[in-house]
Amino acid sequence: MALLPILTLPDPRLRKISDPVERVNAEILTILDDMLETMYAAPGIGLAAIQVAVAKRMVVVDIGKSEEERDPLFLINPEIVWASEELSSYNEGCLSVPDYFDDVKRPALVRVRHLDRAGKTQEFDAAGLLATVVQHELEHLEGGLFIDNISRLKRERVVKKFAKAARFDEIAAQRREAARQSEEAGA
Ligand code: K1U
Ligand code: ZN
Repeated sequence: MALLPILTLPDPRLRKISDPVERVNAEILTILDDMLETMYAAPGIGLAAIQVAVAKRMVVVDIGKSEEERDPLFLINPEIVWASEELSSYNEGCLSVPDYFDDVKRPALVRVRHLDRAGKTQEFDAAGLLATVVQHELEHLEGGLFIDNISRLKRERVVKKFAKAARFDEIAAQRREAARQSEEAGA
């Protein structure tokens, strides 16, 4: 198994719409296993494949509170086939928008249809935190982020902050590379 790098804002790949999985084969199962390991290590309670730069409709979720209570869900080609009119609010976070949390209202109950690891169609009902996380992850598969559901003012502030941080990182990387090259030339 492998730990995969998680894309963060403003990486444009996060805005891609993911493609359906055509066949559940060994390659798909390996990606799912790597996603799960990456999610546990982050740590997180959900992860969509696009967050690790794989534009396929795959999600892993585990809302267990401890290692002993681990109960991972592997959702391939997931879809919400029913959602309640009743909404519930949760203070969401996202591994692709580190250290930012905000309240988002979503349907309180959802019914999810998906393929399992054996390629078989399954359905389950989700409520509470599980319903929130599943909907958050399915939004990723459409190129969405939870910050799309907050006010424009707040979203623009968050996007600006991450764009600035990315520019600083880029400049720092350029300086490191220039220093490495001049050291190499002097050696
Ligand atoms: O999609 C992601 O980036 C994962 C995200 C899932 C999520 C959390 C909360 C509400 C909606 C969706 C996270 O896991 S953020 C990290 C987090 O919430 C958490 C991490 C460790 C323990 C408990 C929660
Ligand atoms: Zn997320």
